[in-house]
Amino acid sequence: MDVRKSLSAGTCATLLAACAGMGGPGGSTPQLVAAKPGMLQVCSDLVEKAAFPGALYTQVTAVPAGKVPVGNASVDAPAHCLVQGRMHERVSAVDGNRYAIGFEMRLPVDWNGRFFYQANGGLDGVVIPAMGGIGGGGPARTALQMGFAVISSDAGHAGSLGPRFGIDPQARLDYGYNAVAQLTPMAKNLIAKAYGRGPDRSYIGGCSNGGRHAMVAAARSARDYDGVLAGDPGYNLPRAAVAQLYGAQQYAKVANVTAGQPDLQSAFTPAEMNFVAQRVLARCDALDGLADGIVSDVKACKTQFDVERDVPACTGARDGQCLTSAQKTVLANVFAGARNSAGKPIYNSFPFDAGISGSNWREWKFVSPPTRDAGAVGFIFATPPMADRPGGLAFALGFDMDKDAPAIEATDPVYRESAMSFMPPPDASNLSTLRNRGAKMIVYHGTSDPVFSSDDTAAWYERLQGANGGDASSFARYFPVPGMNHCAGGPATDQFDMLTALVSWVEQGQAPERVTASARGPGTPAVNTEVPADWSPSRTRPLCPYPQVAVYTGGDAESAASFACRARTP
Ligand SMILES: [Ca+2]
Repeated sequence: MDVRKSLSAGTCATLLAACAGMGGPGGSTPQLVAAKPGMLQVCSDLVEKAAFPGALYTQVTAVPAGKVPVGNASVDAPAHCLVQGRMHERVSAVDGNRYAIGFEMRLPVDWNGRFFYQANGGLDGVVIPAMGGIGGGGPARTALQMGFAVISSDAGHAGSLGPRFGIDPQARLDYGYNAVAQLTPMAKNLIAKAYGRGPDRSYIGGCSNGGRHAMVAAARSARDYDGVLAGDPGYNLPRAAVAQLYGAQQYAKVANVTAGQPDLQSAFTPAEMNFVAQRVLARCDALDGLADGIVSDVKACKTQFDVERDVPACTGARDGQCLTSAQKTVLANVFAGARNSAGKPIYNSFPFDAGISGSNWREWKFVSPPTRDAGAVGFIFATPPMADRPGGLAFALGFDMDKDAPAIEATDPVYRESAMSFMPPPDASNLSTLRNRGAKMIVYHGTSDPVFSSDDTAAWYERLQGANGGDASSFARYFPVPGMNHCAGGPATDQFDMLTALVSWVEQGQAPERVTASARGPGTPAVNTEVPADWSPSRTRPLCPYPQVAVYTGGDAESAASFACRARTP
């Protein structure tokens, strides 16, 4: 047996020689011991046996193998024990509403020895069935099917409140970081009582706000998690939400006005965005060695594509084959990143990429600002809440980037932590605790994500590299997903299993050099209608760890085997 596998961070303290260099930039870190399988020993008795301070178990049920309804679909699950409950139920002294951290756990009879915290997205507020979705598009094996014990949570508030849960200061903190902090020890205790031992290895994963939860856990709960999987992380979520309002104000400048209201969707038609995407491809597609509808070298594209220069100006009416001068200015502003009137950045830039033709891109850019972001900023992120203002589009268009945006950094006697304190990971580029324990982190991000910018994630990763002597790849890797919209969709190979790659890295020391992703074209189990018709429906591509990009090396253009992950050319 490899003696290194018996080492943990704890034993390193007494085995200094064996752990020399541990934690230094590029130095070795402890190899965590692989999880061992186990069997569920108790289910219905867990109510008494797994008693935990602050936790109330409302239902404990043995579930036979079969389909579990999840939204409008159903997902296969192995036989498991379902535990539902809530923690820290209370009545708010601020808004009088009842709050609790609702959760469910699904504990498979055949257990792989691991715990998976399923971090959900959006505003949370719903205990989505704890099937353990692993990210990316289409059907993939769930963590529950793989044998993980899985928890899911509403992050401390009921969805019926919408964003108004932000009126309660504690509910803000629960949403930001405290639900994960409270649920994690409760879940590990439940696992210990159910299987006769606690989890050998623990993982947390999610996309969007779930990716943010995972990134926050990497910083705040580094001792509790051995593997972190963060997809399209909104780790600067309050800034991204304000940037959405900035976008609405920009689109309104070129939108048609209907019944006195700008129709944001009309600012750029689907044909116009598809046309811009084609112009991006004309400049950037072949930079990676193959014109295949995928811009792998997004960074190089930033210097190659210029919307002012490379998109023809309309000489007559808008016909989908041009943009007006005003449209170009608006698009350039939005992609350059939200700013205040002094030019001070509020949020990062977005890369131009082929996926800006996607329907999900349109949904987030043009529909979300009044329906999602206005409420999130006004009720959850602003201190004090801007609860007395008109909501929706009026809020988005009336939001002052100079006077109002600083509210996401503000505190007062009722709201003692600002949104920029409780939402992002504190000191996001300092992951020394995670690194020194031997834990690992995988981040992925669609480069055509319209709401959380992959430029922002790349900037975080570059800061992380800087904090680790220029190379963080020994414990954290970032995989851009070309063309992918917010967490899935777009003209992309958006189906992949990074959880298995993460487990191999954490438990076997096999660092992911590349992760194979597949398209979901016609005839595949869950079709992505935005896979271009000239692609093989099951095209594969390697996703490469940043700053490497997938470069074509010859052979079948539809196969990942024809590509290598290489450092991009300067
Ligand atoms: Ca290409």
